[in-house]
Amino acid sequence: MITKVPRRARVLLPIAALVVTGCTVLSAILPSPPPPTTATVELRDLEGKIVGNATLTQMSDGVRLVLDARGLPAGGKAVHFHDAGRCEPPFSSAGGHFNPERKRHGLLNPDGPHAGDLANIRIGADGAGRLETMNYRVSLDPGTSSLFDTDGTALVIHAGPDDFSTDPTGNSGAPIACGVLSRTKTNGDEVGGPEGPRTRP
Ligand SMILES: [Cu+2]
Repeated sequence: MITKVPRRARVLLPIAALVVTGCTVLSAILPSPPPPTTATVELRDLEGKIVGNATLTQMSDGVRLVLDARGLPAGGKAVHFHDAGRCEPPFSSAGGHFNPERKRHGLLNPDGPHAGDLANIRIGADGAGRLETMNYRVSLDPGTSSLFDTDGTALVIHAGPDDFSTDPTGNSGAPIACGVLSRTKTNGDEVGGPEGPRTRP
């Protein structure tokens, strides 16, 4: 038995086939958008024990940071990007806050903030805590606000919370954990730390 194909289908089916083929060809020709730049950080305490991991992702308007900490004393703790990617206990090797625009410290400071200023992380009674935040003043890509400047950048957690106004440290106490930012490729492999020049005023 021969099935009769309606006239409308005889017209529409070839058009649909053409559209599908066209889309397949186009997606093969057009380049897919590049994956976002990402970075990872492994934070260690003063004894060298791993106490946290962070992931940074370059967004269109800034850098997204997700920090998971564990094995730390309970309470609010300041978190900052520090100037140098060096974490030798007691972590003064990391220098001051990342501050290419030479501003004063504090997210609430009228003369601030430092580019490296971040929100506090809250550590629970179990010693763990998570900070998810955006920083609109830094970049993972090349430029004056790049965290991947010649000497790299460290992510530092302090003993106490940042008051967001006292220059230059936010009254946050000594560093208790530190980790160097490492650039990641799309497959997750680390491809090294500091690179590229930073132009400073
Ligand atoms: Cu700090």
